[in-house]
Amino acid sequence: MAKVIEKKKSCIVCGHKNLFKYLDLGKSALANSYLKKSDLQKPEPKFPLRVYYCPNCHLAQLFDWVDRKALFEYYAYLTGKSWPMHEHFRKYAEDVYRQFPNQAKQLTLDIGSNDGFLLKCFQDLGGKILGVDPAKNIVRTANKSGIKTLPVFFDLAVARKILKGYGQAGVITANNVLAHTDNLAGIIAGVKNLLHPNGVFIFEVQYLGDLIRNNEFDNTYHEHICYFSLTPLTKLLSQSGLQIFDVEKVNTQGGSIRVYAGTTPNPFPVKNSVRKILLGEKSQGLQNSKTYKKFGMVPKKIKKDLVELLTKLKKQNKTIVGYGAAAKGNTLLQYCEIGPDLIDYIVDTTPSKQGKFTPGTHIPIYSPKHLKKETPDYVLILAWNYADLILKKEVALKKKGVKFIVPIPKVKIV
Ligand code: DWN
Ligand code: ZN
Repeated sequence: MAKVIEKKKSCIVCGHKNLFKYLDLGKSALANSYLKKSDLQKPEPKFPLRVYYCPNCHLAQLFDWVDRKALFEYYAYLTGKSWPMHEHFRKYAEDVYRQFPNQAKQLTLDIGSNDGFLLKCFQDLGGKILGVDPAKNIVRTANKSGIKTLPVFFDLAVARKILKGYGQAGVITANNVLAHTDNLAGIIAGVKNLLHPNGVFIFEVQYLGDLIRNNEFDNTYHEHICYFSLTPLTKLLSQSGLQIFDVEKVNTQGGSIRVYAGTTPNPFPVKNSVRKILLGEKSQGLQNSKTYKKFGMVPKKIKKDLVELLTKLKKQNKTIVGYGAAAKGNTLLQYCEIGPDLIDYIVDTTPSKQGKFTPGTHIPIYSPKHLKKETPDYVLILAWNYADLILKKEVALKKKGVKFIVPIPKVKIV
């Protein structure tokens, strides 16, 4: 059973002790721990969800760390089952090939490779690839489909083994990984050890600037230890002999950044994009505790608006269902205390989530086909990061008169 292994009293990046708590979402069941019917009567572990800001290096971070093995050795989220990610990762691999043709000829290692979707894109372009991911259930299928993947948490020891067996990597990628690890220093040390001196380390993280700007409080859950802006990332990497030389904004997960780094001495010139984003962070107030204090009030307002709306609709005998059993949706539902009394069911394209129930709130999850069987009056888009795409995809439902509710950045019917 999962447990809190550590209450983090000092900053993960700089060790500063005077951290400032700005977000408290109460206790929450683990966001990707979908329940079987037979689990519903069993006690469900719940853990505090509190986020702190470090005024020294400006990192936002989780206070209560849950055992990573419990979170990631069996994992429900599959990159390949979130169809908008297909285009994203195909383009990602093409961009890397275009920008770094020489590095892409060497080994490409993906840390947290999940089902190997990105690696498959590299492989299709002719790359020599290797994945590392702790989720044993997912790694099994990745290997079966020809994406060589090691079923472990990446760290310095794993990097050394890879170095022996495969040689230096020209490209190392890690997408939605650095926020998830309790061993940031170990991952970065492993990257530094394995990366060719001319190699490139490319990673994507959800961007704190967007999270704050767009009220994305539901992106807070135990999987995410760090909420990154570029400022603490620069410090983190430079501590281990890596230097960021380029950064771009990408629109995944409600707004992310893709960061490019090389080993020092850096073979790549540092682009102006880095300075621009760092300056933007200052002017957005990401280095001021007042910004975080203000953000801490957001969840209460969203909860009030959403619960009022759903309760009103329910009183009018409207049926409401959820769209996308996203991890973030489970923070939203749990914090807002929205259960099967308000939401009849949720549809999701991921087979391993279908037939199960949402953690903490126990709403049944079905395949999207279910929408044809039981057409609702309202659909709450829990995967709001894909709201535009979902609205385009579901025109037939719209034509039938179904209305869609988007909860973030603010509750609205679209
Ligand atoms: O960092 C993380 C990100 C990358 O992925 C993880 N910690 C966990 C996960 O977060 P998430 O579950 O909030 O990610 P998504 O991609 O926003 O989840 C969307 C969910 O909705 C998936 O389960 C797939 C589903 N979906 C669907 O059923 N129909 C998505 C789309 C676009 C659809 O049309
Ligand atoms: Zn710090």
